[in-house]
Amino acid sequence: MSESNLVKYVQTTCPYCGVGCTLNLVVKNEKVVGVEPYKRSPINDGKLCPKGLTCWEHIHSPDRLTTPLIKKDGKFVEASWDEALDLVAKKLKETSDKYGPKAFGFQTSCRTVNEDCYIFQKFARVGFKTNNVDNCARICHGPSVAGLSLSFGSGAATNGFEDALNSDFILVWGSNALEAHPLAGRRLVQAKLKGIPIYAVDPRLSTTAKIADKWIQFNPSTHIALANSMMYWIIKADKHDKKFIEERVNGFEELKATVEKYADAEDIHGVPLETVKELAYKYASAKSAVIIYCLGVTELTTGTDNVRSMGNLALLTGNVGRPGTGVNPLRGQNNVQGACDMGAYPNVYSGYQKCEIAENRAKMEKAWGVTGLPDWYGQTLTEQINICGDEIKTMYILGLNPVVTYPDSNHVKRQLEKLDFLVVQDIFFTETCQYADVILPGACFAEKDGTFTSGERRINRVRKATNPPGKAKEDIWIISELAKKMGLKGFDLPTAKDVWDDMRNCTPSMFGATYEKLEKPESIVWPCPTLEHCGTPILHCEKFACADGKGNLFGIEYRPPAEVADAEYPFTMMTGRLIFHYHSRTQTDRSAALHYEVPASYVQINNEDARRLGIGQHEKILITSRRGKTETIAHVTDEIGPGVLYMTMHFNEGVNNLTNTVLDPMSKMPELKHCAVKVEKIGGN
Ligand SMILES: Nc1nc2c(c(=O)[nH]1)N[C@H]1C(S)=C(S)[C@@H](COP(=O)(O)OP(=O)(O)OC[C@H]3O[C@@H](n4cnc5c(=O)[nH]c(N)nc54)[C@H](O)[C@@H]3O)O[C@H]1N2
Ligand SMILES: Nc1nc2c(c(=O)[nH]1)N[C@H]1C(S)=C(S)[C@@H](COP(=O)(O)OP(=O)(O)OC[C@H]3O[C@@H](n4cnc5c(=O)[nH]c(N)nc54)[C@H](O)[C@@H]3O)O[C@H]1N2
Ligand code: SF4
Ligand SMILES: [Mo]
Repeated sequence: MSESNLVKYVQTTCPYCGVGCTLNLVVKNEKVVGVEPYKRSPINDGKLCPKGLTCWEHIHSPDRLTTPLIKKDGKFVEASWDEALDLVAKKLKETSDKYGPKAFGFQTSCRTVNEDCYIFQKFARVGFKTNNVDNCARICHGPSVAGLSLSFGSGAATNGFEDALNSDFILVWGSNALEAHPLAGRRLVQAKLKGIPIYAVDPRLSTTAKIADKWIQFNPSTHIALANSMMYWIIKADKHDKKFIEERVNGFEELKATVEKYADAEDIHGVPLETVKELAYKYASAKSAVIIYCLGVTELTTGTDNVRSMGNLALLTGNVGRPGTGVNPLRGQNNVQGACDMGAYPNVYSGYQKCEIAENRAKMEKAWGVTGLPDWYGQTLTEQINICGDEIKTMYILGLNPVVTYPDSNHVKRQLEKLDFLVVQDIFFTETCQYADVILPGACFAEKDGTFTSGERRINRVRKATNPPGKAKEDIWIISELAKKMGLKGFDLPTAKDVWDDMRNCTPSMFGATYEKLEKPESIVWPCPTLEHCGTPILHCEKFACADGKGNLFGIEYRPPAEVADAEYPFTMMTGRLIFHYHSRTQTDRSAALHYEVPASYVQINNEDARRLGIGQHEKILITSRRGKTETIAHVTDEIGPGVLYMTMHFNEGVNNLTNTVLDPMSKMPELKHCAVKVEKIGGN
């Protein structure tokens, strides 16, 4: 048997969600032919969800991008790497010479490895002296980064997934973990079997709410009012943690004064007073209570304040800094934590070192061998789209599909058309590729080495199992070749480890996380500041990461969403996910098993609303907002309240034709989970 006929297992990390399950890719004849469990993983004990089990199926898809493409006379033609990269280098230089640093928009993926994200932001900053570099967290957990930084001094999850089993009470808020983070959801199932009470706060009877001991149904986007009501009753019943507040927390009086007004706010949040009290007392009375939350909390114009409300609850009751406690955003994409950690963010370098601080700039200038790094706060991903053609002339999108996933798809298309030059680097020809001038074919997770950082801050190794198809190249190769063509220094970093070490050397919180240490199954959870350090699974045990070491309570008033239902658009549209698909489905829809589970979009509509509008099960309907329309199929159900609709975000020409671009003032998160729409029956199935 020749060497290449042997079956080989390559241990790596799932490319989908932020749980970061370890798995083995099965390689035969240089091709990935399957997935097998990796049983010693402390994250998933060898178990995988349907996406993990099928994550190898898109790797050798015939639809993969295999060669650079250049748009000529409106058509894409194949090009050599030299031609494509020379053209990109020339156009980037032209933009730089003509308009300067603020004319660029650099947007990077949370799907690709840390090393790609780091080198991408280094390229933007070193090459063009711009801070207009951002990643997909902006439309995901950006409010968590902003909100938890204000509350605790660090924007990351405080405790690990498995730690929920040490809790006495689990509060799941706006997270459908069973579908969106199934192997973290498994910890909830284990907790339930152990007898730990789980309360799920969600406007919709999601799969996760179904397994909870109690489902608290509340009106969409009224988190602040509900949290304030809970805190009013906690203080009133003297169940707040006075010692913890005294020793470790600022802002109690401000909070107390604010929540006074929310004793009974049922008219806002819709939860009966007795239920609010029950929830409040259960949470506050537990010895150790944890809050697990997700996008139901963040993707609103009140996102940052919603997150701070989660922080408020935990600080008020002393539920931070111990096992079984904490505030844990379930970070979404496989590497959304990492993309932020790597400094692909408009105001920080890797490890959240602020660009506005002169010492940090001086340090990075020395490390990177440049001068003149910018101090200004760059444009965020959402703002960049809004100013295409005006301030932004040239955009570089690495591994994102804005035409499907950003709010108001019609707006996104119009804006991308205004650019002088657009580069898209992806592994498939996406809906966004249509708008590109040059398309660069990258390598997928199975074709490169590197790391993904999961939602519990664990840095997991990604290992190369096969070669990229055709002329496709590893993303770090593409960026460093481009940098070299532009005469930039500091990009002679041929391997992922070289890039990682470049990052480590200028990032105190990661310095001790060497590739050698990351080889172990349990890997390393950052912060890991020294070579001797073993990592930090629980944050804020002794003190918070704020300048004075204290956590911050905030008095936060409820604000309604930007667009509320009215006579013309009488329904509230909520959006989210389902277990079988991942985002714009570039990868999951190339698995036949996943495709056939849910091949087309649908909308959940309440029984009574459907009856009133004469809409039958599986009938076609037209949904219209102030920005666009979409046709879909009605799923008539009582899992959602009257006046509310729910659609998943996975389908092109789907729910983002309807959504609103209005932003959370603090985090610049658009209101992806709330807009007003009307519904008309089209009829037929
Ligand atoms: N299968 C699958 N898994 C994924 C992903 C995927 O695409 N597919 N994506 C990953 C990513 S990037 C992320 S960020 C996570 C997201 O993970 P989740 O946030 O758990 O998933 P969603 O379904 O977007 O939203 C969760 C819930 O928020 C609820 N919700 C609660 N409160 C409100 C509210 O006030 N308003 C609205 N409108 N909804 C509310 C909705 O009912 C919904 O069930 O999932 C990750 N995992
Ligand atoms: N209405 C509504 N909209 C939403 C949401 C919602 O809940 N509701 N959720 C939002 C959230 S939380 C998120 S995170 C975003 C997701 O938005 P996106 O990140 O735009 O979605 P993806 O489909 O994951 O796009 C990732 C792209 O990267 C490519 N890719 C994957 N791996 C690699 C790689 O290694 N290299 C390169 N070069 N490319 C790669 C994939 O083919 C794909 O085209 O959507 C947001 N949009
Ligand atoms: S839970 Fe998330 S990381 Fe684990 S197999 Fe499923 S998609 Fe992959
Ligand atoms: Mo996300």
